[in-house]
Amino acid sequence: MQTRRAESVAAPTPQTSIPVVNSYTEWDPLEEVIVGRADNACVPRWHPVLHATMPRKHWDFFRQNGGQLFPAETRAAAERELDAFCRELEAQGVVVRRPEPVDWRETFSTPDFGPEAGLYGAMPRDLLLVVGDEIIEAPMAWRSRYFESRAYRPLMKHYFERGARWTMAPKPQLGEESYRPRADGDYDAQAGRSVITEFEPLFDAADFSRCGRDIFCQVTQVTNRFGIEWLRRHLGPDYTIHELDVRDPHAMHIDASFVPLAPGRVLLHPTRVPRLPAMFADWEILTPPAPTVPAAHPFYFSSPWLSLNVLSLDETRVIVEAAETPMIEFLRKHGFEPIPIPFRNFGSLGGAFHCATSDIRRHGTLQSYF
Ligand code: DAV
Repeated sequence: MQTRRAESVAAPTPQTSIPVVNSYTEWDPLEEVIVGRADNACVPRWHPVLHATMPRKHWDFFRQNGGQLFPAETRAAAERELDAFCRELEAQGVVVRRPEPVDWRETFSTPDFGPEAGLYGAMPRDLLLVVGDEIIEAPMAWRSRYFESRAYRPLMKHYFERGARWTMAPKPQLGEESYRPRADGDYDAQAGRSVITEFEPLFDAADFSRCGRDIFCQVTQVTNRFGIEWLRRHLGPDYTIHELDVRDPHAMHIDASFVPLAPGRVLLHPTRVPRLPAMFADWEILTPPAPTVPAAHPFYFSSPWLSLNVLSLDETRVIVEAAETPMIEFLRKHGFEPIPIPFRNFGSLGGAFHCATSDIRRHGTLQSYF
């Protein structure tokens, strides 16, 4: 069965009493979601941002294959997993929408850089930050992602026509001033050695995690303080953005380190977050088991901790990697209902269920959980 593709933008939205775009947390009951695509996924060209974030053992892969499509078997296997994931979401009652197919190999230049090729439409979480009824397109730090929003244009127009707010953060320039290449390769965003500078606002949406009125984020190799401040001022007094102390020198995206699952319950990477703010004193901290993915499995973009990159359908049901048996047992032991889906081939593109999606509508209202 083919999952819904571009033409599905015309599909009717079920009648609900809440706006078509409505999402304040990572756990309210999920009603509609965008799921990425793996076709045409392109290997990014070598650049200092990759040096700062990508696992060393894959540097040669990027150097040799930059600007070309990912191997056909990688893309096909990821597509098959995405299709099964979409079918499961639909079986669970969630409306699934997909971005457009784009030829990411097409090169482009701007007055500030180029020529450059694209990346993929696989990870809507990286690009689209949904806060309430607003979809914010992030000012991403990778040049290869400069035009990633093209894959989502029909969807953005679709949601706008139905009442959503649609915002693009200030488009960055991404010229030489935005990067600080280090000759010694010693990057560590938390220690002030990020590959990106404070020249202009930069962030990926996946560096933010939503818990109602409180939103948590980290400074990373793709998110700077200027970007965090832009979002803080943009969202205004209804929200408080908290910068977490995350110890991950190659940090890029918070959703394999700090993963709130329900009011008062957060899954936390065992070593990356040495302390949470005092406001978490009443929260249950869930420390997950280590991932079991074999070292030989090519996660080109990430650590093995994609096992934490789960997607909550509500406060109980959690979509989780089918091969991560200890994680499944762990969730069950803590009263969750894990829904196992095989997704490791997709993982080669740098994310799992949280990265591969962007919540469009969760049934809930703006609340404080602290
Ligand atoms: O552990 O490498 C992965 C986040 C996915 N975007 C990690 C973070």
